[in-house]
Amino acid sequence: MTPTREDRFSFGLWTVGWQARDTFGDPTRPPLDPVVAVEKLSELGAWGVTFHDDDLVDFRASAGERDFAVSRFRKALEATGMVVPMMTTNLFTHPVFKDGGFTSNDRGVRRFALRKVMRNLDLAAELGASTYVFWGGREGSEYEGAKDIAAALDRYREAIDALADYVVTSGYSLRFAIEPKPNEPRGDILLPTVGHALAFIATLDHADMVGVNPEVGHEQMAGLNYVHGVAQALWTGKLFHLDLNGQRSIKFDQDLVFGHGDLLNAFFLVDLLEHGGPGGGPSYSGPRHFDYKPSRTEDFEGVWDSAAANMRTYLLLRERSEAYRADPQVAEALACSGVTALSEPTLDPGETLFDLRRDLKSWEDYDPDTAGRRGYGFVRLHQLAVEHLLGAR
Ligand SMILES: [Mn+2]
Repeated sequence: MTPTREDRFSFGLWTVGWQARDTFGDPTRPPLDPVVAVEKLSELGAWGVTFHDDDLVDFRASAGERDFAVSRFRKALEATGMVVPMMTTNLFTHPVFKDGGFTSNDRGVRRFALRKVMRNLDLAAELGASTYVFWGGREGSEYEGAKDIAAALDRYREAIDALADYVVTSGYSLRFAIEPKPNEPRGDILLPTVGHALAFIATLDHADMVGVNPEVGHEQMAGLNYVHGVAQALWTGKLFHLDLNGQRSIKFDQDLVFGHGDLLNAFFLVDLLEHGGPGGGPSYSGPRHFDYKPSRTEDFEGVWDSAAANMRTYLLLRERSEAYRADPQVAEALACSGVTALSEPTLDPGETLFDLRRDLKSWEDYDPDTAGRRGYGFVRLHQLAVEHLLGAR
């Protein structure tokens, strides 16, 4: 269960570097040098690091300070062989963004936000990133009357369209991934779920280069099933990236270690990512990216233990999912439950509803009462998964 580069595990600089400042308390850990983060994550077996512009160097830094920070970060990447698969922008910490970046009611803020993203897109291209994430944590409101939602969505679309155009015109090979979240820090955030984001993306000028970056905790905060959201994103070809972590039910965003929340959902997630759906649906080949926060109670030893725990849990779940898939009793239970039969189209090739009307078996001779007595055996199937997860099989 030792991670290797082939596993493509990546971490945000803001994860291990989180100083554990929360709404009620001061930081419990000192700042972490991004170079140390790269070295340490590499030692633990990670493959990549990701970051917001301000994680590396404050946006108010002079050009010289910025160049210095970027160059020593680059040296650490070269020395360790670590890559930067994804980058993103901080449009939420500075007070200027308190009413949002792309959708602030203040036009000057919106123009400033575009500039802040553009300069980091240049850096992303320079560092060879392939995905650029947009998490609009401040794009939203606390009060319905405070935001014209239609206008805000127009401005959001304007921003993504303009930035996509900038990427294409600049010849960068970057794709965008929108990260949904229902609330926190705003009372209600725009594009709150995977479904909202997919519907928004379909309206964009460069819809082909924009996908989603679903986070475990963000969907679960809304009481939604993360595996279902990811499966729909895969089904639409829009799972460009993802944020793995743990969340325990509908509450504030916990960012626990992957698997430390809903472990069964994590098991089925890994099963889906690694193998695709049971009926042969698409699987995921992108980075296994962790967006967690080492708990506030931890010192640096706990930080590195928790970073390793994310990867180890993923690998354990991958091994468990392989055993589940290989178990003949699981295959038999899947068949009995009709799970695999769902892949068969409901109509025959070329058959129309007019043809269906002539099929007596579909209505006149069909006995819904008999069909209604069928047991699906889903509980037995699920128990097999539980037993594989517990190492009992
Ligand atoms: Mn989160």
